[in-house]
Amino acid sequence: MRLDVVTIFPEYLEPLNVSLVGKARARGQLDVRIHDLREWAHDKHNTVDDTPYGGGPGMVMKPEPWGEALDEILASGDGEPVIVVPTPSGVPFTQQLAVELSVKPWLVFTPARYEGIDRRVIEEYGDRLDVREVSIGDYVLAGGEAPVLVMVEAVARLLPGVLGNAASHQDDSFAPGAMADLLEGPVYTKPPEWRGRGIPEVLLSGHHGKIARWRRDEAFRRTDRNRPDLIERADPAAFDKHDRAILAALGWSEGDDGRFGRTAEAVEE
Ligand code: JCQ
Repeated sequence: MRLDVVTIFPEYLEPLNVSLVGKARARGQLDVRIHDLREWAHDKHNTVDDTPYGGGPGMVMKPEPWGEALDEILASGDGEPVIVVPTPSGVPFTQQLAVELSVKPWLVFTPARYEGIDRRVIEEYGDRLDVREVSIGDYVLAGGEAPVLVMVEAVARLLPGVLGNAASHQDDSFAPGAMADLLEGPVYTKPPEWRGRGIPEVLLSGHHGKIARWRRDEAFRRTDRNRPDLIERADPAAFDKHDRAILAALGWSEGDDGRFGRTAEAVEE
């Protein structure tokens, strides 16, 4: 996979040289190219921003440097990339979107600073290629570089051979981080006792059926506590008899719409 990043802070992307992504690059599984947007700004001060039309606070990134940068990068490769624009106004970045992007041969990331990029740039390339405005969460950052690091790591670990996973392991629903509709439960390792705290008995039992059931129960407990929206959204067809018993014990019941909701008493708490 080829990844291009166009930024006014190339040094912010240094983490792409280390760990999982750095190793994938060293192995030749990822071709990462970082570009300084100011190389396509031609005035004395390499200006990339200007005041917003209509007034208001902050500055907006000028269209010309982006246009020249993207034209040159697009002409340097075979075929067409997907362009990913990190912005709090974008569609949510999810594991599903990471999987979708991980099968593309070429991604171009355009992290913005200031109040964003002149709208005409997104329109211009959106007319010709697949442009995705993507948000990594409901908060505002000073720039899109940190979101690029987040998205590249989520995508890179899915590439065949990158995590040391066989390709067959990749969409295995048992693989950690599958993120289907439940959160993962707690994990433990040696020593068997630490600061007076032991390991849940069942994990030492060697009873694989009981262990799997316990892990799923813990996943339901955590999802109930931290992400009840995932249970509300889940397809109840995915829930077996025991799942339904756990959900009922946590105060959930199947509604007329066929989805699970909190029972009245549970909502009060
Ligand atoms: C991304 N969640 C937050 C900030 C405008 C392209 O326009 C803008 C980009 C940014 C940087 O991205 C974020 C962000 N996901 O702040 C403002």
